Amino acid sequence: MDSTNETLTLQKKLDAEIDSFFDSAPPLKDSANVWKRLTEFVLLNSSPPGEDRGRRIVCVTSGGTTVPLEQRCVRYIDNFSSGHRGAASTDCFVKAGYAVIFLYRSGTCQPYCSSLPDDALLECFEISNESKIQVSQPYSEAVKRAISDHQAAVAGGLLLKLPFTTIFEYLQLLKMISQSLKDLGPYAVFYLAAAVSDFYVPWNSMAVHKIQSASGPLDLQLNQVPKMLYVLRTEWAPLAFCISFKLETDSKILLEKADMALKKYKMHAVVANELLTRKEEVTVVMTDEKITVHRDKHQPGADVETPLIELLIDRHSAYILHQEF
Ligand code: 9Z3
Repeated sequence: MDSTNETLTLQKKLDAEIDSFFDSAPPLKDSANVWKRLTEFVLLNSSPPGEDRGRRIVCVTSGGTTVPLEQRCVRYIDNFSSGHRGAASTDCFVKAGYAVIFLYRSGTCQPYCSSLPDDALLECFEISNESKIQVSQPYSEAVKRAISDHQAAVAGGLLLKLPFTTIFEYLQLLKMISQSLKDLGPYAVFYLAAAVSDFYVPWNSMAVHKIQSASGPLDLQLNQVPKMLYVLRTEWAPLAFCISFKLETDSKILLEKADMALKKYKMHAVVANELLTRKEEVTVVMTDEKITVHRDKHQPGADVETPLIELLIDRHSAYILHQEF
């Protein structure tokens, strides 16, 4: 078989796997309402009549996907991610003038909350002598800033938040988002920071009820999740600027794996990070350059997302120019 035929055969196999994934997935709850919110958000950020261009829109994915083991799910396999990267990156994109579709795992970190403690409700508030709820003094500035920045982003139509839990919900929502952004061409960005399961149990071969331990050891057969990054890049959003992430625990293979992902999935950039140092530094791997960005250790509260998003926005601007001329 020559290489063109081989590519076609692989493409057909991938298409069949993807069809089977979506056909067997449980239908997305409330999908008509999600589609309505998405199209309204995109319209709001599109160019008003007479003006040249609307806002750039970025889909930021954040948090890990679950793989249910039972349809009435008691147990599931999870992917590690606190959602900090996605939430902090959302703050930076909005600050830079992008509208953000924040596709996040329920219960993970939220935009504008990075300077608040984990149990913000209990830590940041107290009951006054007059039995009123008030913000405790040490958190007053941080809470005020978080609420006002969040309100400004939502009221200004710059932030749309869509939650997911399972791999089925995540991929159905990602596909829907890419469809809603198709008219934006190179003005759309995908920033895929979510930690996505590589394996799953197809819905139609999944136990309906809680798996019983009395039946002895559990034998699990997991299917491979089809490589949606490739389809997103080549079919769902062929003109969008696509950034994926590569997470490894072994620094020796990290850059090589990121390079492979860049080529295999035709990404515009792959952000390589190591589990233990992911909050200190990341390396952005692109076709002709690799750039490492660091958190500024001398600046209290500084994060690695600020220089990372600055660099990516610069490369996105260059990409738009290149597409237009
Ligand atoms: C990442 O690598 C993210 O940077 C982290 C962020 C999940 C490490 P936190 O949410 O951590 O701030 O706690 N995301 C992508 C991980 C992933 O699943 N990548 C796949 C891979 O490495 C490709 S899609 O194969």
